[in-house]
Amino acid sequence: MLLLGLVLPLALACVPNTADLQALLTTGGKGYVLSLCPDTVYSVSKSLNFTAPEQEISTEGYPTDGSRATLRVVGGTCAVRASGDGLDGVRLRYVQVDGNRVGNASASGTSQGNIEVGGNNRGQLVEWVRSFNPRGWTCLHVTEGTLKCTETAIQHNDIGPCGHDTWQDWADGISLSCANSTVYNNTVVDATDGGIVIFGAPYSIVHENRIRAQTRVMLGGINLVDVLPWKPGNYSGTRVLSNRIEGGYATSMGNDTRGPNEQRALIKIGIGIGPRVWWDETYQNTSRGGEVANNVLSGAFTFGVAVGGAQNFQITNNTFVGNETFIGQYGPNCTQSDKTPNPPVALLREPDSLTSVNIAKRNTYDWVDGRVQGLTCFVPPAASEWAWPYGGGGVNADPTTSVSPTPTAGVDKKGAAANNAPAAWLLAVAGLVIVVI
Ligand SMILES: *[C@@H]1O[C@H](CO)[C@@H](O)[C@H](O)[C@H]1NC(C)=O
Ligand SMILES: *[C@@H]1O[C@H](CO)[C@@H](O)[C@H](O)[C@H]1NC(C)=O
Ligand SMILES: *[C@@H]1O[C@H](CO)[C@@H](O)[C@H](O)[C@H]1NC(C)=O
Ligand SMILES: *[C@@H]1O[C@H](CO)[C@@H](O)[C@H](O)[C@H]1NC(C)=O
Ligand SMILES: *[C@@H]1O[C@H](CO)[C@@H](O)[C@H](O)[C@H]1NC(C)=O
Ligand SMILES: *[C@@H]1O[C@H](CO)[C@@H](O)[C@H](O)[C@H]1NC(C)=O
Ligand SMILES: *[C@@H]1O[C@H](CO)[C@@H](O)[C@H](O)[C@H]1NC(C)=O
Ligand SMILES: *[C@@H]1O[C@H](CO)[C@@H](O)[C@H](O)[C@H]1NC(C)=O
Ligand SMILES: *[C@@H]1O[C@H](CO)[C@@H](O)[C@H](O)[C@H]1NC(C)=O
Ligand SMILES: CC(=O)N[C@H]1CO[C@H](CO)[C@@H](O)[C@@H]1O
Repeated sequence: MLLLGLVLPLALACVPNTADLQALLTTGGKGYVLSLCPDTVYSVSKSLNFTAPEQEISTEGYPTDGSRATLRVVGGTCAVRASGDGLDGVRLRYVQVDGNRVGNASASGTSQGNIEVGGNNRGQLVEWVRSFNPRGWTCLHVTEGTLKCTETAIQHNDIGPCGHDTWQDWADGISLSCANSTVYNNTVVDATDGGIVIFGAPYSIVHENRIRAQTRVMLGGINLVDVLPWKPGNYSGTRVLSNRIEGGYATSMGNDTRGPNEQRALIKIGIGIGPRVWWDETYQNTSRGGEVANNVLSGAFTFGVAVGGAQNFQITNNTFVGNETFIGQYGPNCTQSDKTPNPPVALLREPDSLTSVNIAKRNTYDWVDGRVQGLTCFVPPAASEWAWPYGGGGVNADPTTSVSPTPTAGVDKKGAAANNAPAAWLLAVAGLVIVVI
């Protein structure tokens, strides 16, 4: 055992960006560690595939900042794939994955995320990874395989931006479809579809993540709206607990309480539960069986929490902190049929589509009973409108609770993405709990 301890560090000498990374993984076999060099960019023209159980791809020395090695997509859409068979326990850690989508606004429709993990495997790990600018539909996809995926851990990652907020150029932050999984302590900034999208993923827990719309419009913060692939809308045992979700804040001064936002950044639906929230009511399916509790929302939303087409959900103790507004106008796609959704409110539910949904008592905001139907059709106010609240460490935010936020989108001269302290802005609104749902 002592000998092994002495030999291992030699085996971990980092590989230069001229090496054939795929060949190293393939010949390395079970447990092989592909150790990338710090401050180095590796061009990926075909997805780099894990090939055996317990393999690891990481940066030498496990840095957590901008010196993490960067895997940059230069062909196809996916940088790293661990969704094939026979890949239990593989690990992607301490690297950056640059989808290199900048300037390519219309890469949507492709089926691959920046990172594809999951599949028919158990116990995979993705941690301390920065994933941004995917060419495909998500920054990180945890697939279900043939519904045999189990126990993936997704933690301490720094995700975004993902996609653009123009029509169907959207991309998710984290797309979770693996059962019994944990999504913990991730930061998602400027995903443009859903920040964290949960596709059923029964018995998974999504907790203590931070999601923020900083410079882009996000359709959803956390989504529990998909009924596939875990039929029928199976969210049994899925728990969404203690996450922080922040819509946009004013970027310059308006009046005493509200100001403009130069990017119109907001989250249309803070937390969406049930398919009607996303699609129209002719889609008669339900999400069933989950729990959504102790989440904290702040900033600009069109709807804070919206529930439509849900059964056996526990929705308790979700709170608003700091300042918040519920803003947006009907867009052209809200009025395509004779029915239109309810206008913006903090809490919206469609009672006749709910069965056994325990929605706990609240104080300042009441649940509004109204039509929940394709709420992404709303459009944000004009950038110049005094509609955004102050907060999040920005202009006119509470100085005693604020820490200046650092954008996560920066890319430094070497091309490696700049790292920063994403947790800082979360502290900005701590302490001012004003609403209990
Ligand atoms: C990884 O697997 C995919 C799917 O089988 C394949 O298209 C791709 O070429 C593989 N990557 C490499 C580097 O061989
Ligand atoms: C955008 O896409 C085109 C065509 O696929 C490609 O040639 C170009 O390199 C891409 N640009 C960037 C910045 O990724
Ligand atoms: C998830 O965990 C439960 C309880 O440990 C187990 O019964 C179930 O088979 C697991 N699900 C999958 C898809 O492995
Ligand atoms: C959560 O992730 C951040 C990086 O985004 C890290 O700085 C922090 O230490 C992590 N917290 C815990 C409890 O691991
Ligand atoms: C939901 O999925 C879990 C895990 O596969 C399974 O045990 C359970 O029976 C499913 N529930 C329904 C209602 O199908
Ligand atoms: C309600 O949620 C807040 C914020 O996550 C948490 O601090 C508090 O402990 C929760 N209360 C209960 C009774 O769980
Ligand atoms: C409305 O939908 C059409 C496609 O049906 C799309 O092209 C257009 O951008 C949408 N408008 C808005 C404001 O989302
Ligand atoms: C600030 O401007 C907004 C938008 O015009 C308005 O709704 C709000 O009442 C104003 N607040 C104050 C304090 O004047
Ligand atoms: C909330 O807005 C007020 C101005 O209306 C501002 O003074 C205060 O600092 C804001 N709160 C936070 C937590 O930023
Ligand atoms: C996945 C699923 O169950 N989809 C159904 C949703 O509801 C519509 C309308 O009833 C059906 O056509 C779909 O099959």
